Amino acid sequence: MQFISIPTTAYSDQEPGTSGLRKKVNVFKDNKGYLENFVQAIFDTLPEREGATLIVGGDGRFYNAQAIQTIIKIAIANEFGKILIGQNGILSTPAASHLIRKHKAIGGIILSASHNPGGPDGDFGIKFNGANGGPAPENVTRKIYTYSKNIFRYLMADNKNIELREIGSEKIAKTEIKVIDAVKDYADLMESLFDFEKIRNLLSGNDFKIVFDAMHAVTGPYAKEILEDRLGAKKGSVWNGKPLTDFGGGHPDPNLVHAHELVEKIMQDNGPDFGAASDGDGDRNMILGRQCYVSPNDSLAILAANAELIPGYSDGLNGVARSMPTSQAVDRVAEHLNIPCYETPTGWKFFGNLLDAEKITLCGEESFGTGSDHVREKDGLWAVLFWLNLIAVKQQSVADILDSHWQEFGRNYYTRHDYEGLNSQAASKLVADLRKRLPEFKGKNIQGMTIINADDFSYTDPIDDSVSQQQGIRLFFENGSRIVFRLSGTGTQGATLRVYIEKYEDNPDKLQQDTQLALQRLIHIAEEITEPGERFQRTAPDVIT
Ligand code: VG1
Ligand code: CO
Repeated sequence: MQFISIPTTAYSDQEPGTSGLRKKVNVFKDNKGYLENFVQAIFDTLPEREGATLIVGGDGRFYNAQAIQTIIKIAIANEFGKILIGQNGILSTPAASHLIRKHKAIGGIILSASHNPGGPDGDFGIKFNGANGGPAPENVTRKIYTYSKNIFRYLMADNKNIELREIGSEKIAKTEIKVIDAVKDYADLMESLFDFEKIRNLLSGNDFKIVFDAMHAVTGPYAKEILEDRLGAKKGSVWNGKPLTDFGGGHPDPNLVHAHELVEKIMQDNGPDFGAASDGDGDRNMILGRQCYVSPNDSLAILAANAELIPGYSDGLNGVARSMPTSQAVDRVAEHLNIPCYETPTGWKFFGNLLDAEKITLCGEESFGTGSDHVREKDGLWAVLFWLNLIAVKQQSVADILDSHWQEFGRNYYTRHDYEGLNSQAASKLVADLRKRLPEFKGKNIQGMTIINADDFSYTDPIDDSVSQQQGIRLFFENGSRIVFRLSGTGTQGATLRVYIEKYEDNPDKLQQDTQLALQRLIHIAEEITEPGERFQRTAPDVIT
């Protein structure tokens, strides 16, 4: 076995975004040393890597298998003590987070571009999670990026490719390489949190039908093992359960637009009682009931309000957190429970410190992400099981749970409008212009509504005092109504503008309106401010959720 130090030329664009480094597959595949540089940059920021344990896995998208072999070779040459790899190179993001924690690893490398499309023309991504199991915080990703701009060599072992199809282990130089069952540990963890017996009673009877759409992404094997094998849901309840390198040509993003087959099914008169979907790497979730859609914002609030009914959370919650653009529905629950509610920038990495310090137990984002202190990532199947456990305890339909929540707490009408593939310069200019106009916005009346405050969200981490600025332009109206503007940090082509719109309603007779209608005036105000026609030649958003 030989270790070789290979001279390389640095790239200047390896800056991780909201969730890791994401680029078109070709950028990784066709640029010499592109993947290698980034992996070595990660390792060089880990001085204690010799002898340490590393977790490696990905969502199975195109280039996953090839990239993993490269990463293993670099890891061997960097003298890790142990590398644990999911069978076939596959691990869902929450399962990887769990393994890092369980095996006290120094960290893990997760290969995924999450909800972005895959295949030879799609996206690829790589993310580093630290010893707590969570996405590396900004100070770490900044270090990796800085290092990557000056890297001049990477280390590589010249071993043969590792057989990833079979579970087993081998030792190469100083490193033990283990291919492990990707599903079992995670399924056991779920079983330790939820009342599987109650859920089994619900699912194995004839009265309650569920459908879970794995979207040909990573959750298929997890969902089959947990929902069908352990919990007795009928075979075939898991749709699109075979992970494919191109996700069957679809967009593995569980929302009303991309999971439309599931949505059509659930909206039928005799549709399933419960429907759910997850994304490319298994950390997102969409929850549906018969003829009913649960906004992720409401889902977070409902989970928080009912957590004590779930075995894993029966002692109550230390606190909750949401990303800034996420609706304030959970804030009302926190107030009612008399627990703290934190507001963080977009991206799961900002929840890590709060979870580690036991300030919060549950957290979530409007982007179909919910999770808890059981791992340090959002967790799609966890949210599904939480809902099923709730339904099994409450013996209520999804729609009834939602309605009674609104009756008690009021409803935060909420929508997100995305304009995708915009000219990057024009998008940055819009944000710069809005920032400049902040003083002018304060007190301004637009279409009959007064902006009572306006700012650019800045966050100081309460644990380590690190500051993250310019995290989104916020316009506040009366009674908690808000419009938030920010640019996406996960795309690979042009810019995506996200416009988040929210309005609170507590009149019991006005809780069942159509969301877009209820928010119409605010939507028009947002359009007047962003001028999508003039600035981007767009007449409507590309995706509305
Ligand atoms: C989006 C979401 C954000 C989420 C991130 C990663 O980021 O808005 O809430 O944490 O994706 O999700 P952005 O910067 O594009 O708005 V995933 O499922 O890619 O790990
Ligand atoms: Co994801």
